[in-house]
Amino acid sequence: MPTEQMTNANKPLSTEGRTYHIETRSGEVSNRILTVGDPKRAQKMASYLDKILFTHSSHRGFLTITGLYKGLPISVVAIGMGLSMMDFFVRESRMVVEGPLSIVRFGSCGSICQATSGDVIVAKSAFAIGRNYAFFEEGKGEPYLLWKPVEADKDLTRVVQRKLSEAVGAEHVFAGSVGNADSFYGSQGRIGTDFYDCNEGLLDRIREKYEDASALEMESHMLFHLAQASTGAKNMGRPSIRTACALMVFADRTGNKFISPEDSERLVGIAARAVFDALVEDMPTQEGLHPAAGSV
Ligand code: R1P
Ligand code: URA
Repeated sequence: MPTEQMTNANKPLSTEGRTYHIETRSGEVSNRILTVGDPKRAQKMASYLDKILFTHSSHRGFLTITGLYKGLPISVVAIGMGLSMMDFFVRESRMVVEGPLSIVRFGSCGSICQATSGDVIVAKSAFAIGRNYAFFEEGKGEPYLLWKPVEADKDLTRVVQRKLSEAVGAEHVFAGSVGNADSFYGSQGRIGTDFYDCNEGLLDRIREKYEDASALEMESHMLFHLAQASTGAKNMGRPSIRTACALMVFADRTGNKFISPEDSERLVGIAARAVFDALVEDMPTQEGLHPAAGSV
């Protein structure tokens, strides 16, 4: 349960100005955010910041760590998994950060291209893959709905790709379109589970529809979609959020391999500075400086 009283049922903020699920308020979250799924990954990456200014773990499992990197504030936010968590994260971050907001997701994925476990795939765009309940309940249409890709921010993506290529070697960095599935299982074409998923032909259908389809994961399309939709009244109809996404290949769906814990830990360590460097190169000004940063 949150410990502070919420004041508005439509756009809940506590009496102290904290959001309902992430529990951060203005001044605690930077205009540059690295978001990941796993809180341990967030802690490991945040250990490469030069100084930690703020840490908070919310009652709904969001972990926010804000610190300084090369004199500029960066927040690392672990959100857990799936579309709803990404939706909470993007909307509640927007509520407490003034001005431009750049978000880079550094996640994990299954590769459906030549990239193998331990490689990195940068998302040029992301499309959604959703279980079609009308098919399962009424026999109507296809079992899975495939939505049109939404593009990542080109400039931010370019710098993320360059920094990661320098860090892990360009031969280990791939780029393409990413499928954001609403399940790790059915809508990522995993077969032989205990459920009627009707997904045997799904990977072929995805590859046919999107010729640069490279990876499957669970949040990127929601991130890109909400960035495009961040045009609220305060922003005068223009998107106020820019986004990029890079994914470590954990599962190689073609070669049927899975990354080792040691290799994923090593890759996260190598990537942390690359992603921070991308965020500060992309937004090199003092915008959104955390109040405590002034004393550094
Ligand atoms: C599934 O194992 C999770 O891993 C991927 C998927 O998007 C999903 O959240 O990303 P993260 O490693 O960032 O959580
Ligand atoms: N995350 C996913 O969503 N899928 C995978 O196959 C691996 C990581």
